[in-house]
Amino acid sequence: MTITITAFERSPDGGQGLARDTRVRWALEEVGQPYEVRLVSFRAMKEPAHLALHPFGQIPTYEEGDLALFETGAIVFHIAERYAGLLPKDANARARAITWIFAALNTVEPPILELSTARILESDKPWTKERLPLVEDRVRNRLHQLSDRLGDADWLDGGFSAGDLIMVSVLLRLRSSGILNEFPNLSDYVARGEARPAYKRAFAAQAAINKPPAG
Ligand code: GTB
Repeated sequence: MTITITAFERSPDGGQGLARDTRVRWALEEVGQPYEVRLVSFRAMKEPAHLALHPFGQIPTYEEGDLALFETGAIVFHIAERYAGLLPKDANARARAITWIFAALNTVEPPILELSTARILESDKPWTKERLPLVEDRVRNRLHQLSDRLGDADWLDGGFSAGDLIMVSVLLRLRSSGILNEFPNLSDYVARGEARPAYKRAFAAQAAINKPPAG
């Protein structure tokens, strides 16, 4: 059955792989499933055809036969459940890997998104200069905890899983802030994720659409 996902017609990040279709592409590459991409403009995202797939008018979405999904976490979880390669077989190890998906999205990502909002959308506000250090420290607190848990392991719980895929994707959004470099084991963890052939294919596929032409 053909899998079709949606992605930005042109991502505002110019091909850095930060838009969330990259997470879905990466998951599909890890499990070896081919997929098609329907590119949507910001305007089309808010029109009825897309809203029928995604009630909040965003990307990515996922279609497979008569199944239509939205929310990256749910999509990656579905891919990991349906195709082998992203979740361990052992029931307890599987439950722990799923826990890391939720931890990445519900506990680690919120302060990181808050930081992006403060740095990008609120940069011109008079109170941002005073607030930014507080927001950065909230991110640091989470990273300290995550760094302590990861220790010198390669991945969060045994072999690479969907939990690592989402966690690495979440941490990647921090790169431009420089904060990730304060935690060498987390920087190395992210680099291990980026070095995976499946990530490289996913990154290259989105970059091919979004990178501004050279010259
Ligand atoms: N919770 C949803 C999920 O995980 O799927 C959030 C989806 C989401 O935020 N989608 C964004 C979107 O469609 C694109 S990924 N935005 C358009 C809109 O809301 O109108 C978020 C994103 C966008 C841009 C960058 N960037 O340029 O660096 C990074 C991440």
